[in-house]
This record gives sequence, structure tokens and C-alpha cells, in this order.
Amino acid sequence: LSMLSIARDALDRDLILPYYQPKIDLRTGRIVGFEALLRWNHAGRGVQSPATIAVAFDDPELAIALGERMQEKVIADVRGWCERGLDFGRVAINASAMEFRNADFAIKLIARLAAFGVPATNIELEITEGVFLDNSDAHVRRIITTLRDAGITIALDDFGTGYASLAHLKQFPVDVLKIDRSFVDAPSASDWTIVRAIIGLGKGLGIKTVAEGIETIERRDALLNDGCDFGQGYLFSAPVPAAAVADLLEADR
Ligand code: G
Ligand code: G
Ligand code: NA
Ligand code: MN
Repeated sequence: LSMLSIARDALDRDLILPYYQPKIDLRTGRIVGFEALLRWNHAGRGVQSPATIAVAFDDPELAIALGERMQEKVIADVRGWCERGLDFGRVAINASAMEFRNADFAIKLIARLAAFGVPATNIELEITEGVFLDNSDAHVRRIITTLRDAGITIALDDFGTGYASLAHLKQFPVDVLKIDRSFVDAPSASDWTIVRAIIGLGKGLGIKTVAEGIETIERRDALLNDGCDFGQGYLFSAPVPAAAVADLLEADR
């Protein structure tokens, strides 16, 4: 089967589900939010990663269908956590460049949140630099501004691996930079110089930094020492199903 037909089938049979990975305040060690990550359930082989349907994120129809399905699932989960009075912080949803092409992207997301009674201030949107490559600057600025005016924060994902990122930081209001795992992971001195530079850039511009892929205490301590605000990675927790989020929060408080 092709990736596209696998994705189509997973949508048709309602097999798509979000997993959640906590984001940690490196200074306090406390959970400040979660990133929602797409998974799909294979009857025989269990929970599958998005890599198994990667090309679907570049297909105009499927990318939008996957994005909307994830939004619906995440917002329903968040609604449940609100009802239980859980202090889960902000939940980040990933948006593909394809989804951003839709001029109504922002107002639809905001309307969906309102329909479920979920505060926009509990939501973050992670975008990649592909969003800027695929869309006009004016279009992207309009969407980002609408989202931020509603209270949704914007995180720039995979920062440092994409295209023309510094120019975009000057032109677009972004709240968070996510330092790509490839820099955090790699032990070379030059990688660490890049990590430090991104943290410094964030400090200078008033943008928070999140390091991805933290797997060791040593790496966490180095990031904390260099002034990185938040962290994500297996050291703290792998992505977990929605039902395990309350336990993570309970263990954290
Ligand atoms: O969870 P995992 O590390 O396997 O994710 C692999 C890739 O898929 C990452 O680059 C991640 O950003 C991307 N991804 C995960 N969930 C979503 C999603 O809901 N939408 C989009 N567009 N990308 C996602
Ligand atoms: O592109 P994005 O940053 O959204 O992708 C995050 C991906 O990284 C997810 O697929 C997630 O499962 C994976 N991931 C999360 N934490 C770690 C980690 O500590 N190490 C590694 N190798 N992968 C991680
Ligand atoms: Na992401
Ligand atoms: Mn990333």
C-alpha cells in the first residue's frame, strides 16, 4: 500500500490519534505544556509514527484532512482536561505548510476552540519554515496575527534547519523557537555553538527557546546553564496517550 492510501484508510477508519509529550521548564523542572504528535493505530502492529504516512503531509487534500482530524482530537482531549480541572499549560498542535495555504485556517481553528469551550490561551501552534516557503509573506502574517490576537502562541519548529530563518524572525511575530533535535543531540562543539547562538538570539529578541530531544541529565544541565527556557525529550517523557497525561501531571505536582 502507498503512504497516501494508508493515510486515507486511517482517516476513514478513525485510526488517527494524538500522543502528548510534555514540555518542561528547565529551571523548575515542572511541566508547562505538551506537544500533540500524530499517531495512527494499526490493528496488528500497534501504534505507528507519522513517518509511515509522511508524504500525506504534502498532499493538498490529505494534509488538510489530517490536520483537521488532529485538531478535533486534541481539542476534545483538552476539553476533557479542562473539565477535570487539570493544570496542563499550553498544548501545541503542529501545522503543515499545506494547511497554512488555506486563508481560513486561523478563523476555523479559533471557531473550533470556541465550539468546544477551550480557551485559545491553552493552545500553541508549531509551524516550520516550510510555511514561509510555500506561502506569501502577507498571507502568513495575516494568519499568524489572527491566531496571536486570539491568544494562540506561535512556535517555530525545527529552527535552524530550514530556510531564511533569521529574516523571518525580524518580520513575523513568533513567541517560541524550537531548537532542532539534530543540534541538541549532536555532541560536537560546533553543534553546541549553534545551540548557544539560538538561545542568545531568543534572549535578544524576547523569544522563548525550547530544546528538543533531551535524552540525558548532562544535556539538560548544559542547556539550563546556557539559558534555554524549556525542554522536551525522552529524559522527561516519551510522547504518551491522552489517558496518561493526568498521571504525568499528578507525578509532577
Ligand atoms: O512523533 P514523531 O517524532 O514520530 O514525529 C515525526 C514528525 O512528524 C515530526 O517532524 C513531527 O513534527 C511531525 N508531526 C507529528 N505530528 C504531526 C501533526 O499532527 N501534524 C504535522 N503536520 N506534523 C506532525
Ligand atoms: O519535528 P518534531 O520536533 O515535531 O518531532 C518530534 C519528534 O521527536 C517526535 O516524533 C518525537 O516522538 C521524537 N522525540 C521526542 N523526544 C525525543 C528524544 O528525546 N529523542 C529522540 N531521538 N526523539 C525524540
Ligand atoms: Na513539532
Ligand atoms: Mn521539531
